[in-house]
This record gives sequence, structure tokens and C-alpha cells, in this order.
Amino acid sequence: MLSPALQELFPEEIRGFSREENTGKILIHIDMDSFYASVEMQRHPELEDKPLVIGADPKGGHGRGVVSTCSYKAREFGIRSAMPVSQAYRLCPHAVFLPPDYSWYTHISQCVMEILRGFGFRLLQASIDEAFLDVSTLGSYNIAEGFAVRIQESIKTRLGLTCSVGIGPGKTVAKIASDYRKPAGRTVVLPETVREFLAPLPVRKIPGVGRRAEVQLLELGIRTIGDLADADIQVLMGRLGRGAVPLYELAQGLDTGDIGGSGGIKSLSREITFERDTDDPALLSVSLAQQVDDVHESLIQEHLRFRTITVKVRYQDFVTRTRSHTLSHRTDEKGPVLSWSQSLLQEMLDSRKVRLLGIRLSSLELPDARQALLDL
Ligand code: TTP
Ligand code: MG
Repeated sequence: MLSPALQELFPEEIRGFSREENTGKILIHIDMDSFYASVEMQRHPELEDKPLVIGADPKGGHGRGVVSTCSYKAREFGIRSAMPVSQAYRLCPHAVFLPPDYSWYTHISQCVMEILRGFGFRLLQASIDEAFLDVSTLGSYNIAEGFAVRIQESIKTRLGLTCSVGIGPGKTVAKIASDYRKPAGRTVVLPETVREFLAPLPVRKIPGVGRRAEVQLLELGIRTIGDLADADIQVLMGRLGRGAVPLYELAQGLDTGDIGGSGGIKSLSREITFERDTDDPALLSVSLAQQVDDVHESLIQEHLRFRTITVKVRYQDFVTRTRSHTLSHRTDEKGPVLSWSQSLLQEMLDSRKVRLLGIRLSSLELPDARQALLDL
């Protein structure tokens, strides 16, 4: 049965509600549009029609940082996340360049999550600007879509921001669907149309399929998810190992991805894949410092302390290495993260260029008082 709040939201649907469609799982994925850039445009309306680029150390486009994100207007010039700011400047010299204000973005992110939580469904926050809601109890995709409209309206009215929404029978399909029409889009994929919806999309649209898997699949003549569905699973496993199985099943239209229980946060991490492999020490160092700011902000917002810092590097030849340092005690200070991450990075740099750089804070714990409350 719908909660009283939802009955109020959907008076007209309620009448037909006893004739449930019995649809199984219904998940909604919500992803904010050009999040950091939209938040800046919301608080600086004069930026609204301008190409806007957010990235560390931008120096009006002449700095050494990396683009975090950019407005949709800036995307028309070919600017993308993870591109050096200098390249963004070459593509669009008249763009506005701003450094990220992580604490403000984290605050707005919490406001978004608060709105989503307020509807009373199980929520899984997947990143700073995206979340899943399990709305299976609504019992119908029609009602779920009506509900998604309300979500978009609430976020727009209360925060002045737009988001895109995907609705489907599993996590992966819902996430691919939210990306299908952006910005401010809404895409519903019924269980029986999953295969048909996915077939024309390039394999790279599957979360977790990066450039490497894309190249490996292309070598097998597989470009789209439809090609993947028609492939021989033995051949796929020969190339991709066991990781091929969930991809193959998804391509067949099978997505059972659930959002699981709430669980505690085990680690906080950030990583970026550079647009072009780089061995520029300043770019690597600034980019890592940018991720430290970002991940440390989350640590503070979540009221957590950490003990272990791990830096991850993937080189141009796809070899991936990590190096960790564990402190003698837990802390929430940024200083050790900044200094240890830089020295761990230095230890890993060699003659190879770097394609991916990431940081993780783990061995997390709530400060004593809150931990004690949780343990009660
Ligand atoms: P995304 O949701 O991937 O991107 P977005 O919200 O900016 O744009 P879209 O409309 O396509 O969803 O990421 C959310 C935020 O995370 C983004 O605003 C900035 C940050 N981010 C980085 O800092 N570096 C990156 O490489 C990416 C992809 C995102
Ligand atoms: Mg987004």
C-alpha cells in the first residue's frame, strides 16, 4: 500500500492501484546535470548563458589543473571532464574558468539527498551527484514515472537545479537510462524492453566498461551492446575473463542489480582518467591535490576519521599499481593526506605516462562519541 504522503501525491493513480502490475523491482537513478557547474550558475545567475568550466588551478584558463566538469554550453565546444584546463582554454578561450568549491557542492549534495530521502524510499547515494531509489512498492512504471516528475520538480523548485532520471528493473539499466537524455531528461525502460533499449548503445555506456575493455571488445568486432548480446560467451570470457559474464547477461536484457542494504561506508575514494596520458609532474600533482581536497571534504561531511591513505596509478600500458601508508592513529586532518599522497605518488612515477590517478582513504571510523552511539 502507498504511504499517506504518496497517496496525497498520486490521488488519481490510487484508484487503479489495487490492480497492481506486479512488476518486480523498480529502481530510479537520479543524476544531477553538470553538477558543479550548475551549482555555480545557480548562485551566480550572471554565468547562466556562458560556457563555464570548473577545474582546480584554472588561472583564467592558463593554469595547470584538470577540468572537473563544465556547463552544457561549454560542452558544445568539445570541453569534457578530466581534460587539462589548458586544452579547455584552447577549445573555448572566452569560457569562464572557476576553481571548485567542494564544501559548497557537498552541502548542496546533502540538500539533494535530503529531498530524496524525504520521500521515504530506500536510498543509495552512489556519488556526490547521484543516487538510486528503490520504488518497487509503487507497483507500476507509470506511477514511478509520475513520481520521478515530482522528484525533478522538487529539486528544481527547492534548489534551482535540474537532474536527469532513469527508471528500470535494475541498477545498471536505471543508470544508463538517466544518462540517455540529459539535461533534465527522463527515460523509462520497462523490463521487457531492456534488451531493445540497450542494443544500439555503444558498449562504453555500460558503467565500468572503460577504454581498455572497449578496445578489447572492438577487436572482437563488438561495438554496441547489441553486438555483445550476439557474441559467443566463451569467446568473450577468453578475452575479458569472468568479468564478461555480467556484461553478457546485461546485453541479454538481464539486470538484477539491487541497491542492497544501507551498510556503512568502508572507504572514500576519487579517481580520474586523464583525457590524454600524461607524465607532466605538475599536472599529476595538482590533480592529486584536487582529489585530496574533494575526498577530505567528504570525510569531514561524513564525520569520519581514517588511518590508511592509498594512491592508485594506472600507467599508459594499463599496469595498475597502488601504494598505501597507514598512520599510527586515526585522524580527520588534511595535512597527512596531502603530504603522504604526494610522496606515495612520487614513489610510483617512472618513465611511463599515467592514464589514471586516484586516492582512497580507508580504515574509517566515526569519532568516538558517534561510534559509541552507533554501538548502543
Ligand atoms: P558527473 O555526474 O559524471 O558529471 P556532471 O554532473 O558534471 O555532468 P552530467 O550532466 O553529464 O551528469 O559527475 C558529477 C560531478 O563530479 C561533476 O559535476 C564534477 C565531478 N567530477 C570530477 O571532479 N571529475 C570527473 O572526471 C568527473 C566525471 C566528475
Ligand atoms: Mg551528473
